[in-house]
Formats: sequence, C-alpha cells, structure tokens
Amino acid sequence: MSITTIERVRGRRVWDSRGRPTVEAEIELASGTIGRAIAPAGASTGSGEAVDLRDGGARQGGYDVTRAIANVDGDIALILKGMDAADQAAVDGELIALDGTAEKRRLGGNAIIAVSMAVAHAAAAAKRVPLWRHLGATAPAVALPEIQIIGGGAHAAARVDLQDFLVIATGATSIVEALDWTGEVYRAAGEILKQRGLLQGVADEGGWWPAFDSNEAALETLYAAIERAGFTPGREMSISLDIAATQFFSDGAYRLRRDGRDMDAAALGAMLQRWAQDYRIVAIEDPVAENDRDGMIAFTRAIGGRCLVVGDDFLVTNADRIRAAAAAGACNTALIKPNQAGTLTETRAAFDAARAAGWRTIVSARSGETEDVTIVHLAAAWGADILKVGSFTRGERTAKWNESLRLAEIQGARFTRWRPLA
Ligand code: 2PG
Ligand code: MG
Repeated sequence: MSITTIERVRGRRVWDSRGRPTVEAEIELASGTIGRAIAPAGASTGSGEAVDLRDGGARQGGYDVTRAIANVDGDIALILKGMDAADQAAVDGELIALDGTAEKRRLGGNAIIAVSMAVAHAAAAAKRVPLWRHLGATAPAVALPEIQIIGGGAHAAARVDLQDFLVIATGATSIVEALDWTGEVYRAAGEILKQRGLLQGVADEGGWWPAFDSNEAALETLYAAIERAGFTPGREMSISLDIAATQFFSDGAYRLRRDGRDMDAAALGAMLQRWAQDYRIVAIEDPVAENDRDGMIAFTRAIGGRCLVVGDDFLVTNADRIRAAAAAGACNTALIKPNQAGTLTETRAAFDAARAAGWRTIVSARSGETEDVTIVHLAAAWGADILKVGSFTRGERTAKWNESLRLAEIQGARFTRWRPLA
C-alpha cells in the first residue's frame, strides 16, 4: 500500500449553474488525502458524446442523477478500492471496462468523468503538488481565453439561431491583458444593447441575451462593441463564433428562424465565409451539422488557413474521429471537453491526436458548469492553445478565469499567445 492507494470512493449530489443536480465524486486515499471533482453538462450535446445519465421521470424535470451517484457509490467504489490513484491510465481502463459500453451508458459518462478527474485531484493532493504539475508539466502554460459576449441558440431559447458570439484577445501578451480587454468589450456590448433597448437578460453561460432582428445584427453589435472599447477587430480583439449548426438543422436544411431563411450547407458556408471576411472572424466552431462530413471538408477547404475551423459535436473529443477528420481534411482545430470523452485518459488521447495532426486545441467547459476548475489545469498542463469557458460573468465562469490568473503568477508560467494558422 502507498499514500496514493484508493481507500474510499463516494458520490455526492451537488448543483450546477442551470440549477440542475450533478455528480461530484470524492476519492479518499490511504494517506487520508481527499480529491474531488464535479461533472459538467452540455445542452447542445453531440450524439457521439459519452452519455449523461439522468433519472428521467418527474423529479427535477427528469434531470436528477441519483442513478449515476448510486453507480459511483456501488460498482465504481468496489472496483477502485485498493487501486493506485497515481496510475490514471489503469484507473480509467478499469472504469471503461466496468461500464462495458462504447457510450458509457451503463454507469453514466457523468459518473465516470467525475471519478476520473477526482482520482487525479486526489493523487495530486497526496503528492502535495497542484494538478497541472501532477499531470506532468514543469510550469503552467496559461491558455489564451475565448470568451462569450452574446449567447444564443440552445442557451438562450433560440433568440438568435447561432449559439455563441465570442472574442479572443488576439493581440494580448498576458492573461491579465486578455481578461482586461475582454472586460472592456463585455461592458461596451452591454452599453450598446441597453442604448438600443435590446437587452433581455443573460443566456445560460452568462453572455448578454438580446432581442436581435437577425443573426448578423448580433455580429454587427459585437464588432461595434470591440471598436467602442477602443480596439480594432481582427487586431487586438477578434470575433469567434460557435454556430452549433446541428441545433438548427432539420429535414435536410439549416433553418435560420431569426432570418426567416432555410439554407443548404453550401449557402450557409458561403454566408459564414463572407462574415469571416467582413467581421475579421478568427475561429468558427461547428459550421455544419454533426454528421455532415462532406460539408465540414468543403468548409475547411474553402476557408483555407484564414480561420480556425473547430470541431465540437462533429468530433466529440474522440481520438479516432479526430484522426479520421484530419485525414479527410475536415477541421483544423479540436474542441476538447473531458465529459464528452468520459475519462481523463481518453481526453488526453483526443488532445494528442489533434496535436499529432498539426491542429490547434481548445479545452472547453460546458454550458452547465460549477466551481470545478479541473479544465484550467488540464489546459495549463497540456499546453492547449485556447481555453473556452462561456462568458465573463457568473461564478462558474469566473472560477476558471480567476484560476488562470493564479496559475500565471507561478514561477516559469508562460502565456500562450494567439498564432495565426498560416
Ligand atoms: C459548446 C458548449 C459550450 P454545451 O457547444 O461548445 O459553449 O455548449 O455545453 O451546451 O454543448
Ligand atoms: Mg460548441
């Protein structure tokens, strides 16, 4: 027995930023050290993701997680007791084998990812090192933030069809500067929306939720907000978009309700290309529906090296899918969400596959989040290019940005600046 031998595993029912129950896993080691982690949850989920196991029925709108918690307390606790928390690959291998399904539908991806991450936290605590160091880095690499200013799609009752209107501080030389500038743009956007009488509230991830007449009006407003804050779009502060196109794809067409238009992939792609040029957009996520492989290849080819083409629902943090997409020329950037993969080991494999393909990497939170900051440490340990965590407000978001600020103060820390593709 060593200080990192797992003594006890238990689940706790805690709450997320949408007011829904979620799974916290707690691992106690022989040394008495404890590690905890909480599963996040998506709203615009890809069909290939690890399954988020919910109770169904009437309680908590069907979102309760008592079955997932019971799996942590039962089968998972039984199999992990006595294992070494420092051997993440072995722990994750057992979790995958115990579940036995490709989608982690038996134990629940939410139960498994919470346990997988909590094991890493426990091992780090036993070694008395921060998580980023336990994960193998000698100094943290603080990722460039990608921050939502305006929310739409599934996160804002489809008030606009597109899901995220974000900014990336492409001219920033430090995390402090990147967050300062984002704060100015967030405030400027709020002022513009208030003046125009468009403000309604905030979307699921904390971005402004306005009443725009069209999707492009949201883009124009964000462009204006960057200028009002004293920056040049495409220079210091640039726009990025998460189209989340699966959400408005039905019966063979992309249906932009806000614009009163139905489009095919080619027309949608042509519109996005025009926007990319007119609004100096530097990254576009899920520009086509999750199963539209040909559309993704065509879009990636057409936009060339001018823009990050990010696969989220299209890749679902799956190493095999990333390799296949890279071979086919679809996407040039992977969104990395641990709960899509289900274990830390599989998340790392997806990250490595993206790197091996010469792609950029974006470690990402979900729309349903908590105070858990594990992803900030993953990004810092692995050297992700970008960290995407929703907006600039609300505690579950600021928990991550503030942790980034702390990591940046550590001796030897580096900030990952924007690098254009070509
Ligand atoms: C996304 C995420 C975060 P969700 O689509 O990238 O913005 O949303 O967690 O709902 O999938
Ligand atoms: Mg997305």
